[in-house]
Amino acid sequence: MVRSTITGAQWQAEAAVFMKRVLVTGAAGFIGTNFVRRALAKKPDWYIVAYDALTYAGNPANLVGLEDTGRFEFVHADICDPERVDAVFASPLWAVINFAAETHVDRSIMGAAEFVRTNVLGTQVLLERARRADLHRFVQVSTDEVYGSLGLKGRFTEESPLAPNSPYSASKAAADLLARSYYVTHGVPAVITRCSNNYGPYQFPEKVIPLFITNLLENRQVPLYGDGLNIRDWIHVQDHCDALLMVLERGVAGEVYNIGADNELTNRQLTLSILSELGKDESMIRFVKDRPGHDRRYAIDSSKIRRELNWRPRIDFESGLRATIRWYIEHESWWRAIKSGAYRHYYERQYGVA
Ligand code: NAD
Ligand code: TDX
Repeated sequence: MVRSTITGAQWQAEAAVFMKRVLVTGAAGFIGTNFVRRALAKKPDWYIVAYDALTYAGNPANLVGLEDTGRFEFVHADICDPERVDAVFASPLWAVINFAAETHVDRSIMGAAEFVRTNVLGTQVLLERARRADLHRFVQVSTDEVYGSLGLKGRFTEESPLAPNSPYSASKAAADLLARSYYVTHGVPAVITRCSNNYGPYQFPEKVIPLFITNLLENRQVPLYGDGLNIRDWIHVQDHCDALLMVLERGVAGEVYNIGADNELTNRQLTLSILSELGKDESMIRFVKDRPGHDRRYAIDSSKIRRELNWRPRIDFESGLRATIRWYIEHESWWRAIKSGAYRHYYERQYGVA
């Protein structure tokens, strides 16, 4: 009888050599977490290097247990740090997808420096290193907010001019232009995606949907900005992630793809849906001062990605919202830990680092 001397860990290490190694930055945030989980489930030949600085928005609890797949590792580092970025490129990467960013518009109004540092400089550090790599694709995950604000008519297409109105969207637009320039000048196979507002599990409860759900679960009022008639175009995060998987595999380098699910709602309509799902009435709404520079309406024309990559959104808003509310009800300890700041301690226990 021949006894195998190869351990499970050695086998995993050997198998990893033949896999497509994908760098996912910002992997511990909302969309990054959903993307990593979706990629591990749908792409058995991908090996994920999850890279995240764990800012206030990055939650390592989101990724716990994924090492057990043997196709996942976590790197705690900043995309602005060229040496740490260099270190992950030391083993060949097949693709990069950049989610890492400061993402909350209200925070960018209070202070823009960190937005410029991560969103602009961080993206440039990644692109610069990507010049010396033999990548299949570099996906820059951007937002419809780079197009600015719409009136009552029309939708954003890939040809719409960039007209960002907040420091957040201005920093994302700058990153898009850097990605474009590294494609044209240096041949980095960059693709830019611009998606509308996402909702779903693992979203940080400062964004409107999880903030309103968790406030109502705590029996607290929800702060609706201005007249509540600003319009956002909502897409479930899983549909966004499936579009990103397609763009990463089959998107054409140098192109921009808008992603959206044709689901415009005023914030007031959205709030009434959440109230009704949770059995609450309008007395729980508190109208508050408007956000400065508040974009009035977003609406995305995603016909290009539908036509060229055959992508379609699958989740209708009503069932997606209901499932999302259920997720927050079932994961109370997840959001309570964030709202109380306790997940930092969890991280220390889990990884032994402050
Ligand atoms: P998020 O705030 O939930 O997560 C951002 C992640 O990036 C966090 O884990 C954070 O720790 C990490 N990060 C921040 N600075 C970093 C740095 N310097 N180095 C390494 N990691 C860093 O954001 P999200 O909602 O998941 O958004 C992800 C991406 O998608 C962003 O680029 C955002 O602009 C874009 N986007 C978001 C939406 C949306 O509705 N949420 C819509 C369109 C596009
Ligand atoms: O308390 C609130 N009350 C309120 O009325 C909050 C937090 C928001 N709002 C309004 C402002 C917006 O019109 O709800 C709408 C959505 O607000 P956010 O959740 O802050 O999202 P938004 O500003 O639209 O930006 C989001 O979508 C695009 C993400 O935060 C970005 O990262 C993404 O690029």
